[in-house]
Amino acid sequence: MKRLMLIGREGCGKTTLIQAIKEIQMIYKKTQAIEFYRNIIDTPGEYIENKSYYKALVVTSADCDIIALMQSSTDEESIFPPNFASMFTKPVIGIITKLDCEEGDEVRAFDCLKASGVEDIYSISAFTGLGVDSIKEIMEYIE
Ligand SMILES: Nc1nc2c(ncn2[C@@H]2O[C@H](COP(=O)(O)OP(=O)(O)O)[C@@H](O)[C@H]2O)c(=O)[nH]1
Ligand SMILES: [Mg+2]
Repeated sequence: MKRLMLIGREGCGKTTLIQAIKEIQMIYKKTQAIEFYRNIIDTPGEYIENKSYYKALVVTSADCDIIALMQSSTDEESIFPPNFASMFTKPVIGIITKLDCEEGDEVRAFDCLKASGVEDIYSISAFTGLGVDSIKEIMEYIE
């Protein structure tokens, strides 16, 4: 299985996605530092909120096969600078989270991720399970 690294604002749903992928009970858990699961790397929201951590993200990405930039459908703004994805030398995908939220806006999140430089964008809800299998498939099949 390939290694996936998750990057996104605090509260966008990184840890909950990991729990959904691993089908373990959803318990709220704040990420304090970069956490290594068997094949998923969860990064703290602060790492994308503060430019001085970008280098740490790039260094950490060296151990991964694929990077996911995550944007909640409920977030009104992007936290990613334009073409942020081009910092990485690995394939970068986009994940729109919280598709179950009625107040969310999938198109707005899609546009944010496009502006960050990702091509392939997946929509998920860790709560309903929508799209979670497609993320699992990516982890199995990405070259
Ligand atoms: N409605 C909804 N809420 C979600 C979803 N995924 C995460 N959340 C909620 O969003 C909050 C932050 O999630 P968390 O995974 O801790 O975000 P992280 O900071 O990116 O790791 C928690 O209250 C989660 O229950 C989802 O798919 N749908
Ligand atoms: Mg977290």
